[in-house]
Amino acid sequence: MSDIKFSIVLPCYNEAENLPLILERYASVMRDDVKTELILVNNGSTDNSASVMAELLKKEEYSFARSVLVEKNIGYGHGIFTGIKSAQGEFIGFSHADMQCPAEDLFKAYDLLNAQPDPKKAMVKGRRLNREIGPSIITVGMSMMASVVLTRVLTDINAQPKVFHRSHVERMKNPPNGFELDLYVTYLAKKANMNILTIPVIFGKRAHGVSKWAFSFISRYKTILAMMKYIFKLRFID
Ligand SMILES: Nc1nc2c(ncn2[C@@H]2O[C@H](COP(=O)(O)OP(=O)(O)O)[C@@H](O)[C@H]2O)c(=O)[nH]1
Ligand SMILES: [Mg+2]
Repeated sequence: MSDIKFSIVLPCYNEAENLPLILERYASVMRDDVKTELILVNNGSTDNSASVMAELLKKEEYSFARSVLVEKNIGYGHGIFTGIKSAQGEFIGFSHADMQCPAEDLFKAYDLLNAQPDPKKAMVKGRRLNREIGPSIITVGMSMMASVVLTRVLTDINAQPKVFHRSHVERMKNPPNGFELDLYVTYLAKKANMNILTIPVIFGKRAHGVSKWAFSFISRYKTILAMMKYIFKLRFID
């Protein structure tokens, strides 16, 4: 076992422009009392992420961070799970890499989890406060559908961050490759009767670039449809 307490996984797909800011922000929230590793998953990026990461990671002040390469992009979930598998920490968290999710939220979630009598029996996730009406209707609709089909109350499934003890990873036998991973991780926690705690979060705007899935009506529709199909599938697989 390593002495790393907390592993933070950030899946990065063509986020070269955001990488300098990500490292700067995460460096500013690192704590002496919680030995942390930041795992940047280069999720098959086709921009210059690889060289930007390599340059940034040479810097002494970013020695808490390292990168993991996924050669070919298969999806968001696959990227996160690749990072999770390489994580050394006793606790594992993941979030997004476009700076929509503040770096300090990871530690707020970590602290809340560690304040529990048995952190293995809990998971902490974000609960978004500032949603626009359109996306918020989709989120509520999706959560209601998931809750009914999977017979467990699930809310704001795609809010980041998510933080759990590494023992939770053993439950993840069939992790999905796409955006469904957020639902999967949360559902498995519910199924194992873990306590799902939330911290309020504010999702800001992307620092640079555009959404990697909600950029057009068609791609938005496809992602949502895949999610709906997966909700039914999940009922039978895990
Ligand atoms: N769409 C997509 N996003 C990915 C993938 N791998 C990592 N990501 C990251 O997932 C995060 C969320 O994606 P984003 O496009 O911002 O989604 P949105 O915030 O829901 O519009 C970003 O940090 C992406 O870089 C992938 O394969 N596909
Ligand atoms: Mg985003």
